[in-house]
Amino acid sequence: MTIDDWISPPARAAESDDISLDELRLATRNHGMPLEMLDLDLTPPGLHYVLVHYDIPLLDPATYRLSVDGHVERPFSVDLDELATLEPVARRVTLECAGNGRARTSPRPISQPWLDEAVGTAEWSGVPLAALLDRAGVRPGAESVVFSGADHGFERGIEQDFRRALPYDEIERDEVFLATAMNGAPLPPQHGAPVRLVVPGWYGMAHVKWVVRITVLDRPFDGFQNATAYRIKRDADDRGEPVTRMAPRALMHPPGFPDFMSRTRIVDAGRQALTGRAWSGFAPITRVEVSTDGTATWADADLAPCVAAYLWQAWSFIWEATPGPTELSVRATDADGRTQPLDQQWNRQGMANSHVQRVPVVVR
Ligand SMILES: Nc1nc2c(c(=O)[nH]1)N[C@H]1C(S)=C(S)[C@@H](COP(=O)(O)O)O[C@H]1N2
Ligand SMILES: [Mo]
Repeated sequence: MTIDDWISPPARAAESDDISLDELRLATRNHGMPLEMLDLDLTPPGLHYVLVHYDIPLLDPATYRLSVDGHVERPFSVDLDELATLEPVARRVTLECAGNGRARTSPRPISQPWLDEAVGTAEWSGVPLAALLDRAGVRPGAESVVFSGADHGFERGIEQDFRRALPYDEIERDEVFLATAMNGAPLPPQHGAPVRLVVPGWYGMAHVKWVVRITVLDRPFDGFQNATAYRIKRDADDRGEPVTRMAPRALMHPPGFPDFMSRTRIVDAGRQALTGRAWSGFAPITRVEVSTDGTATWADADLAPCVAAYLWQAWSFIWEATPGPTELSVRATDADGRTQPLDQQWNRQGMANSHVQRVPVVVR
């Protein structure tokens, strides 16, 4: 057996509409948030979506160390006790995987086959990144900061630790922090225990879990997760644009009750309150519209104000349901005028696809 027999091939599109065993294997490890949890402001761990490229590493808190090095005056490392002495930060942040919606694109890129539910909102708490970088003394000319996770694997033929960098400009905005707790309890293993990065507004891939090393560079980072993965490309030799912030998206708590296999919703005729959440990684959501006739017509929903940047906002809509089959949809628009397309925006890795949700319903 040679290495080529077991490493995964380059990015590829599905030749059939059927989900493959490879995709099912990923889909049983990585799970979405059941959409009925849109009723909660904060998603309980276990119901928040999970995405892990390789295996979940179990790091021993007693021996854990985080090092800060690279283009700095004073490289150092800290343990969890020292980290806990820094000024605390806490923030509610909505997190969404950049691959959300991928399984609804055609031809379907082979990867984690998300439908609509790769999202969750938690209150993450920990320490500001700036406190650590100040202690290390970043030298002039810093361009990017690399965060290394303790997880390791092969991906498209390249052996690696999961590593992602942020441009130094993003770090300087002072919103980025290291979380040691989720909803007031220590991070669970699948969400990055004992320390993960939180980059409010950005898609999930930026929020590196199991962080063990922070390296300042005086150049852009050319590692796999920045240079090859997480780029919007149309063909193989297109270098593509980097995936960054979350495009606006609204999701609906599917009304009524489901059919077990098809998930079609059964709803009684009459007044129905439709509810859900909407968010954007760029600007507050200013408008949510609902369609109850398969996107033919749209009407404004009531929208809760934005109380914190990058935190989902609740919306509601009263629907007078009349008997028969239909399809419900919802779409969000943010303060910058960005909105959701009705159809897929196809790219090779199925990234940043914020096309509108469609909920098949039978009114009886
Ligand atoms: N170390 C490490 N960090 C990681 C990942 C990973 O595989 N390894 N997955 C990333 C991706 S693609 C997403 S969408 C988010 C998911 O975070 P969650 O599982 O806490 O929801 O973690 C990101 N951080
Ligand atoms: Mo992701």
